[in-house]
Amino acid sequence: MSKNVADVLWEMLAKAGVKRCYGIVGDALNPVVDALRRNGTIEFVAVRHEEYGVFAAVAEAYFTGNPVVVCGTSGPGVVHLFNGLMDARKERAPIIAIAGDVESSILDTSALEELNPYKFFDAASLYTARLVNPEQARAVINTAILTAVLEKGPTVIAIPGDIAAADAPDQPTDFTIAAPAILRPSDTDLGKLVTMIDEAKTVAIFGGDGCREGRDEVVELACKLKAPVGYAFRGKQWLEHDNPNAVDMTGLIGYGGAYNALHEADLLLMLGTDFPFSEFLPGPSVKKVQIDKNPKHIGRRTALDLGLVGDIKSTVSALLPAVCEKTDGEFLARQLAHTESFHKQLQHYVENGPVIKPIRPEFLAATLSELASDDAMFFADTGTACIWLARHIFGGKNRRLFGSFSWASMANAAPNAFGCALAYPGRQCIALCGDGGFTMLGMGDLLTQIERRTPVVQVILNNEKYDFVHIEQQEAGFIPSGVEFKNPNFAKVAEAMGAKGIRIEDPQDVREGLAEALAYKDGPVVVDAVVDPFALAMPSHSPFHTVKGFTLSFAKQVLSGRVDTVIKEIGRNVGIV
Ligand SMILES: Cc1ncc(C[n+]2csc(CCOP(=O)(O)OP(=O)(O)O)c2C)c(N)n1
Ligand SMILES: [Mg+2]
Repeated sequence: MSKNVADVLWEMLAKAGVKRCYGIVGDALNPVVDALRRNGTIEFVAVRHEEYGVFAAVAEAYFTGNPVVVCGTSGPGVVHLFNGLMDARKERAPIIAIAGDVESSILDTSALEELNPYKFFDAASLYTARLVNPEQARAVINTAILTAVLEKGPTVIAIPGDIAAADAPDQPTDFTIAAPAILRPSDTDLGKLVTMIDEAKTVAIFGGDGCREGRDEVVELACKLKAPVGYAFRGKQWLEHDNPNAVDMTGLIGYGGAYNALHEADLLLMLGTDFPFSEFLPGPSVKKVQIDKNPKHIGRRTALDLGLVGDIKSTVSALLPAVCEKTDGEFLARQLAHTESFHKQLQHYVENGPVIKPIRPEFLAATLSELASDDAMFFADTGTACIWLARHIFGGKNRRLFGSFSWASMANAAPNAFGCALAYPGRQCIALCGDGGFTMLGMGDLLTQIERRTPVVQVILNNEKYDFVHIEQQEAGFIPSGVEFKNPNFAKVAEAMGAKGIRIEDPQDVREGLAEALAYKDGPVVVDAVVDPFALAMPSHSPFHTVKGFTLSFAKQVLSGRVDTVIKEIGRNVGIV
C-alpha cells in the first residue's frame, strides 16, 4: 500500500524525536490517528480534555527538549488546544499541534466546525500552515518541526481529513535539525562590560531561564566578583542549589535578600532573564547590563547602561578570565546575612506547623520538599501554590521545578506532572494544585492517570477559594468578592474514581500522609490537604501601594460587617501583615 499524507506526517515527526501525541480523536483526525496506529513508534495519549494534553506536552517538551505533538479535531476540539499553546509559546516549549480541519471541498464556506487556523492561532503559533494539497506535505511538516524545535515554541498544521487520507507524493522524508549556534557579543562589547565590572565596587547578578545552560559559569563569575545572585522564578531551579552566593527571588512572590542586593549594588548584571515586573528592578542609581540571546528582550523591562546579545554560557565563559577578581566581600556578606534572616522568618510557620490548625501551607510544602526524592519533579498551579513552591520547595541539582511561569494559566500542575511522569518513568512527579485549578482541569483527567496507572502525586491546597485572587483583591483595596466556593472531599472523590485518596485535616498527620502518598507507586494519588484559607504571603519587599491596599481593604471589610474575617486574617499572619 502506498503512503498517504498522514503516514508521511508521522514518519517525519518520529524522525524529529517525537515520542508522544496527546489529544482527543474525531472526524478529520480519524485518518491521522489511523496512520499513527500503523506507524507504531509514537504513543497516542488519549486525554479527556485537549487542554490537559497540551499542558502535559509542554512540560515534557520543556524538559526533554524533544518536540511533542498534540491534536484536536475541527472547531471545538482545536479551540480547546489554545490556552495550552499560549503556555507553550510563553514557556518556550517545542510543540507541534495537528489541528483537524473541515474537508478541503468545503473550506471557507462557513461549514460546521470550520475555523480559520491562521486567524485563530495567530497569537499562539510561531508557524501555522493549512495542508490543502499533498504536494505541500514535506515542506510544511519540515517547517513546522524546525520552527518548533529551533525557535522553541508551538507550531500548527491544520489538515482536512481528505488531505490526510490522500496519497502522498514520492518525496524524501529526511531532514536535518541544526544544532544551536554559539552566540556571544563582539570582543569590543565584551571589553566595555569588563571595564564596567572592574570599575564597579559592588556587583549583583540576577538570572533567569537563560542560565539553564551555563549555570556553573554564572556561579563561578559570582564567586569571582563576590556578587550575590538573585533569580526570577524561572531561574530558581538553575541558580539556587550549590550556590554560596544565592540570595533568592525578587518580585511579587519574592523572598530572601534579592530585592536589596539588586538595589544596593553599583552594577547589576541581568543574565538570561525577561523578568516582567519592572517595579522590582532598580532605577538609574544602579548601572544595569543585560545579556540575552534574544535581542528583543534587551532593555524592554528597564533602561540599561549596556545591552549585549549572547547565550549565557559562552558569554560568561568569555568574561570569566577577563574580569579582575574582587577582594572586598562586605557587600556579599551583608546580602547573605539579610537572606539568612529572611529564611529564619520563613521558618516560623514551618517549625510551628505541627501545632497550628488549620494546616499552614508553608508547613505542608516544606515537609513535601523534605520528604521528596533528590530527583523529584515539582509542578505548581498558578495561584498560591507558586508562592509555596518558590519559598519552601528546595530545588536540588537533579530536582526540577515547573509552572505556567510566564503565561500564568491556572490548572497547569496536574497535567504538567502527568506529562513528565510519562517522559521520566520512575521519577517522582508531584503537582501542587490549587483546589480551583484541580477542579478546573485536573479532576476530569484524573481518569486518564487512573486508566494508565500513572504514579502522579497531586497535593491539593484545599482552601475553598481562589486565594491568590483573594489576596490580589485585598492588595488593590477591594472587599473580596467572587472568590469563595465549596469543595467535596477530594480524597473520597479520588477513591470513587479509582485513584488513591488521602485526606489530611490535622497538622499532626501531614508528614505521615505525604510520606504515604510519595511511597505509592501503583497509580495516581490525590492528597486533599485542608489548609488555612487565611494564610498570607507578603513579598520580601512590599511596594507602598500593596500596604495601602491591604489597609484600605481591611477597613472596608470592617465597615461592611466582616470584622471576624479581618481578625482571622490578621491573627493568622502575625509578623507577616
Ligand atoms: C485559566 C485562568 N483563569 C483565571 C485566572 C486568574 N487566576 C489566577 S490565580 C487564580 C486563583 C487560583 O485559585 P486556586 O487554584 O484555588 O489556587 P489558590 O490561589 O487558592 O491556592 C485565578 C482565578 C488564571 N490565571 N487562569
Ligand atoms: Mg484555592
